[in-house]
Amino acid sequence: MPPGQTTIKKLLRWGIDHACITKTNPKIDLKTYALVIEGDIQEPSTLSWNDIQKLPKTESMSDFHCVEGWSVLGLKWEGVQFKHIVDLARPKETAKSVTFECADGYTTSLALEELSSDGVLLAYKLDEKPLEEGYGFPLRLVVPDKYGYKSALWVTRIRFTSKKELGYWEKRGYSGTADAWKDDRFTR
Ligand SMILES: Nc1nc2c(c(=O)[nH]1)N[C@H]1C(S)=C(S)[C@@H](COP(=O)(O)O)O[C@H]1N2
Ligand SMILES: [Mo]
Repeated sequence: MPPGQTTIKKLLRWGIDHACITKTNPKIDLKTYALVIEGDIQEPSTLSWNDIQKLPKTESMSDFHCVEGWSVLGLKWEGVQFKHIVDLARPKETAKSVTFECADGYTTSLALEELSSDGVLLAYKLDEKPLEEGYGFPLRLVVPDKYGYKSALWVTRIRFTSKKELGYWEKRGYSGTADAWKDDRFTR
């Protein structure tokens, strides 16, 4: 276990078991859902739900650590490894970081390097079931080893940038790197 964490049994449903940044969770219709991929890349695109289903599928087990001190062990995610998105997008040499924008207005960012590990997924299933709304339906990021605020829910836009932008919590004093194993919670 990373330092300072205590396990709980079940992942909290955002906006239901735990307050989210907006009063209500975004309701997303798969028929109109679109994922925009843009920024410092050679192949900007907009993916429909169908397009996303055609991308290579990966199952990955990981633990989840929230910066507030709770962890959930052994979650089984299914989705698209972020490295496949990178292959599609073909980042320009200037691209160093990625900002994720969500349907509730939330944002977070990670260095391209931090997104290259096999466990980093744009997930659409948890424990064999399509994501519940409180888990980020229809598509969320999963970044094992980083505090949970890096795992953007309800992702609608992925923007490659030359500089790492500050996200919602990063602007409010939380660490840009958020390494759970290093107790890396706040901006120093
Ligand atoms: N869009 C969006 N994503 C978000 C948040 C949020 O408020 N909005 N909160 C973050 C935080 S602090 C945590 S701990 C996780 C919780 O989501 P989960 O319990 O479904 O994993 O979502 C992260 N991603
Ligand atoms: Mo969190």
